[in-house]
Amino acid sequence: MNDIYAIIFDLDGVICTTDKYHYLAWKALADSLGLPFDEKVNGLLRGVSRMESLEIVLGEHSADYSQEQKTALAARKNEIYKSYLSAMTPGDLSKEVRSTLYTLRQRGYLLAIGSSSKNTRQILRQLGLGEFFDAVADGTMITRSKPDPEVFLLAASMLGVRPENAVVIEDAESGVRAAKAGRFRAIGIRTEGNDPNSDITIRHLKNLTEIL
Ligand code: B16
Ligand code: MG
Repeated sequence: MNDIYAIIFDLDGVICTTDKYHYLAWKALADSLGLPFDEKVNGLLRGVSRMESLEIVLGEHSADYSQEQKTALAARKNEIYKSYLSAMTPGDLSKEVRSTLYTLRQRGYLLAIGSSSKNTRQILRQLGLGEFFDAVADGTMITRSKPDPEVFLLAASMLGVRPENAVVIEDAESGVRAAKAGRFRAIGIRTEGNDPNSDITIRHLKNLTEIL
């Protein structure tokens, strides 16, 4: 990939394992409402914005709640999620992720984050990555979440590179679709199966150093 100058990383599920906290927070909310929630439903929420995730969790019960109630439910989920985040420290950044990021930086790539999360800045600060990336595009800066390419296009424009010269690293189907819609190369990180939409599938983040 010698025409690639920039790497745009998804956050949740790629740089950090906050996906497990999303799961616990949605599960607590769903349980309190008497709604079913399992890993399969959780999988549909990866990369999807908070309000869109709530709609998926409510499912056929969505019409039972007013917009005001939905806003309150999403805020309640976020409070539970943030209570997990508050315990996160730089020690929660895995050695593999840290060394992969530093190796890629040493090789001269521009590095950015493209995340749907409105908690991105807090998460990066707590992991000790507050100042690390050359650009951070997140859920507070966009109007359309993945699979729309807006967040990745914003990250690329903040870096000053064209989508054709950047690669997106994603764990979610919605994120891979967003990358392809924006004309980026997409690398999917999957533990099981292959994502047919991504250009390359890798098992671990460290495998990036064998490709880039
Ligand atoms: P928040 P990513 C996404 O982050 C998560 O995968 C998704 O589960 C979550 O609903 C979304 O952020 C919004 O997060 O509630 O913190 O704003 O994978 O795009 O980094
Ligand atoms: Mg993700």
